[in-house]
Order: sequence, then structure tokens, then C-alpha cells
Amino acid sequence: MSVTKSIKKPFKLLLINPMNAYKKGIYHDKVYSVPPLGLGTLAALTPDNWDIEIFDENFEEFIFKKADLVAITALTSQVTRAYEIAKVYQENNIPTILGGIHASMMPDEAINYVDVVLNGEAEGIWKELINDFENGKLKSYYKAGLVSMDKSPPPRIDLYNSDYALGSLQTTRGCPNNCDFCTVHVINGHKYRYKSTEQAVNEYIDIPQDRVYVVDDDFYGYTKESAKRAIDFCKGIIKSGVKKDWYTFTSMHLAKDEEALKYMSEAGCRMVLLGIESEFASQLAASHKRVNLKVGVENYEKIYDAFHHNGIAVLGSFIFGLDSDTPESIMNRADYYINSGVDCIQAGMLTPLPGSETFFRLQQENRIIYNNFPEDWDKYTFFNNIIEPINMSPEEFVEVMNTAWEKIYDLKIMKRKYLQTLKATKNPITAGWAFSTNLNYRNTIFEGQKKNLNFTQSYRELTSIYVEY
Ligand code: B12
Ligand code: SF4
Repeated sequence: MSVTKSIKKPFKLLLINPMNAYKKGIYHDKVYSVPPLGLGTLAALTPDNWDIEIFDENFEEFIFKKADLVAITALTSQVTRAYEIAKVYQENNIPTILGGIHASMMPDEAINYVDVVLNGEAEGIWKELINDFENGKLKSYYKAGLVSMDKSPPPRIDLYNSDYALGSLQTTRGCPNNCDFCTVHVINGHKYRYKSTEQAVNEYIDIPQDRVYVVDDDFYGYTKESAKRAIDFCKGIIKSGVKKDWYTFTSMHLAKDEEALKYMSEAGCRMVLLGIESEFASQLAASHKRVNLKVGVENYEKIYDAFHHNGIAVLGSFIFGLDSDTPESIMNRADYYINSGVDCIQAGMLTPLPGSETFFRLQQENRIIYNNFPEDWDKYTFFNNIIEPINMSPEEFVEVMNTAWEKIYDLKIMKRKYLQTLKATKNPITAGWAFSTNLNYRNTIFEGQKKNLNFTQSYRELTSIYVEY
């Protein structure tokens, strides 16, 4: 019998995924959490002479762990916590690095709380940073450009917590649009970049979970080449014979491509998130949401139908609190959703994400209420009010949103939507996925106010509705 001795490596890298501590408006259900792809990618880029561990606050209570280098990722909503954690390591003389979306949008802030800031995508610069550390020459600021996705290795999924119920995969980056409220085009650029079909399909196959979140900015893209790429990816999955269900982000104009929809469906796509934002052309124009204007609000129902015919549900992402919104228009948007073909909804409040046009504008207009940074970043979850609206007071806005959410996520409405999705898509997995998405938002928004329902509880209810149907 041979015994493999584990060889102690000279360096230890601790990668940290912090958890928002303010809690309101953040998923806490393990069923819906998504593995930290940025950290998995960072681990894959790290040379072999490093021991690597991912410490993930989604699953573990914070404890201090020894390491030579600590690298933390953070969205804006996580950064307040990231800074707290960095302080603990700095007090123990362990160098800390912050990367990810917030550090890339607010590097001048971040450098006050960590030793090193990495602005941008790690792929092009991480090896240089590690080399600098090994040679005692770590700099305080690294700026990375956008990389070709050939440089993005398959993430170290072996380091993720094995309790994640969803897998995650990124096949493309970039979006050619410039919507005011969004930072995706600022972070990932306008150019559409993608992994080779072979790599993307292999990563998909290797994911241990049977449900996958394909976290692309726009899975389908805007050109013939991007459409072909999407179809090739689906064909690759179909050819592999691997059966999983997945969900992704895309734009409405995919609806006209019947061939792509068919392949996506056959490859296991059960739901797409569409940035619908508003049912009014004037509001889309004011937010520079050109892609929806091109499709035309009058054609929205045809778009939803096209997805449904292919067994795919529509998760509509809507913004509540746009400048021209009033208490009435907010309630009308809730009614629009209820009476529309949209299967489930992300009903977020307009949130000025740092780096977005909306942030710069509202800051200039002195309309950002939560502006005590970095403490207030943890409220930037889309489910807390951050702004001073124009046509109502902040208190009225909060009140009307609570009424709208009560209506949207009422269990009776959720069950009605489930049946509607089932009828339209003829696919119980699709309908179950859309229902559980609504359930997740319900639990997130009403955390601490209403009894949380878990998926098993609701699944029993779904089964009984299904039997009736
Ligand atoms: C998957 C995803 C999620 C997942 C997982 C999030 C997570 N923590 O990983 C879930 C569903 C949980 C989620 C939730 C939310 N999300 Co989200 N989400 C995404 C999405 C679609 C993809 C992120 C991703 O995995 N990218 C792939 C990886 C490889 O990229 P990456 O993480 O950016 O990492 C690269 C670089 O940033 C860098 N890097 C990253 N970390 C580090 C660390 C170090 C040390 C270094 C050196 C480098 C580095 O290198 C990596 C490789 O290039 C993005 C959209 C987007 N395009 O980014 C929105 C996005 C990140 N989400 C966003 C938001 C607003 C939210 C929510 C607040 C919304 C909500 N309430 O539902 C919550 C907040 C959750 C929380 N924990 O606080 C915003 C964030 C904006 C911001 N300034 O923070 C984005 C950008 C979308 C948008 N609307 O603009 N989200
Ligand atoms: S909201 Fe969607 S379409 Fe608009 S810039 Fe962001 S990712 Fe692109």
C-alpha cells in the first residue's frame, strides 16, 4: 500500500467571501446561494507552490485563520463586512488584498481599508501580484485591463463549500449597452468576450450540482457570431448527454431567434432573467434602456410567449422608483407584472450602484440618503431605499413598496403564477424554478416580518396544485 505524504507548501493564501451583515435584502437560503466564481478563478490562477483555502461566510461563522496573504472579494453590499474582516488580518500583520466589483469602482476608498487594491479582472495581473509578494515587492495598487477569456481558467470548484445547491459558470463577459442604472458595461466592458465552446462545455459538465446559474452579462449577445456561440454551447451540452437545468441572463431580442431558443431548451435552460425595468417607453428612454425600446413595450407579451413556447420561464427584473414614478405608477407596475406573462419577478428599488450614471447623477443632485460610506454600502441591496425620489417622499416610497411587495409576493398570486407558467411552458421543472425564485424574493424581502417558507414546504404545496391541475 502506498501512502501519499502531503507536502507542506511555502505559502498559504486565504480567499474570503464576506457576508453582508446588515442582512435586509440579502439571500440567506443555501438553496439560492451561488459559489464565488471570482475566488474560484483567483485560486485557479495561483501558482502550485501555494496552499489555498476559501473561507466562505455564506456557510461559516468568521474565525481568524493563519495565512501569508489574504485576498477578499466584495460586491458593494458586501464591502462593509470585507473592510471589517481586513482589519482583523491587518492587526495581525497579514497583508490584505481587495478585488472585485466594489474595489474596481471605488479603488480610492478601498485603499484606506486594505493593503492592496486590485482594480479589474484578475486574469491579466494576478501572477504578477503573487510574484511581487514572493519577492517582497507587493505594491498597493494594481490596475488590470479587460482580458481575452481564453486567459480565464476553469475555476477551482473543488475549493467551494460542498453544500452549495447551485453551481455557477461564466461563459461570456461584456454588454454593448449603456443603461444608466447598471455597472456591468463599466466593469466588463462593451466588447462581447467569450470562453471557447470546448472550455465552457467542459466547465459545465464538471459542475457537481444538477442546477447551474450561468452568470453571463448577456448569454446570447447581439451579433451573428455571439448567437452562433450560444447555439454551439447548447449543442455541446446536448452532445455530452449531461442532463442539468440552468438559468441565465439575456436580452429580449433573443426571442426572435427560434433556433437558439430550441437549442437552449433542449440543453436544459429553464429560465432567463430579462431586464424589463419598466412597461413605459418614456422611462426606458430616460434610463437609456435602448434594447427594450427597440423591441417595443407593445411587443413584450410576444417576447414572453416565445420563451414559454420553448419551455423557458421569464424572470422579469423591474426597477421601482425611477424618477418619473409616483405611488400610483409603482402600484400599476405591480399590477402589470401580475397580469402579464412574466413568470417571476425581481422587484428592486432604484439603487445608485457606484460607478453607474445613476450614482453620479443622484450624487450631484444630492439625492442619495445613505451616503455615510463605507458603513452605508451594506444597505445597497436593491431592497432598502437609498434615494430621495422626485414625486414622493422617501417614507411614502418605502410604504408604497411594502404594499407593492405584499401584492406581488402574496402566496395566492405566487400559486396563480405557478399554474400560469405550468400551462404556458408545459414544464413542471420550469414552473417550479420560477415559483422558487419568487419564494426566495419573498423570504428575502420579508425576512423577520413573515414566516419564511422553505422550498420543501412550498414544494409540497406545489405538488398538490400540480395534481389538481
Ligand atoms: C452571480 C451574481 C450574483 C450571485 C453571487 C454573488 C457573489 N457574491 O458571487 C448572487 C445571486 C448571490 C448575487 C446577489 C446579488 N447581486 Co449579483 N451578480 C452576479 C453576476 C451576474 C455575476 C458575478 C460573477 O460571478 N461574475 C463572474 C466572476 C468571475 O467575476 P467577478 O466576481 O467580478 O471576479 C472577477 C474580478 O472582479 C476580479 N475579482 C473578483 N474578486 C476578486 C478578489 C480579489 C482579491 C482579486 C485580486 C480580484 C477579484 O477577478 C475576477 C476574475 O476576473 C453579476 C453581474 C456581473 N457581470 O458581474 C451581478 C452583480 C455582481 N450583482 C449585483 C448585485 C447588486 C447583487 C445584489 C445586491 C442584488 C440582490 N439583492 O439580489 C445581491 C447581493 C449579494 C450579496 N451577497 O451581498 C451587482 C453588483 C454591483 C455592485 N457594485 O456591487 C452586479 C454587478 C450586477 C449589476 N446589477 O450591476 N449576485
Ligand atoms: S442593464 Fe443589461 S442591457 Fe443594460 S447595460 Fe446592464 S447588462 Fe447591459
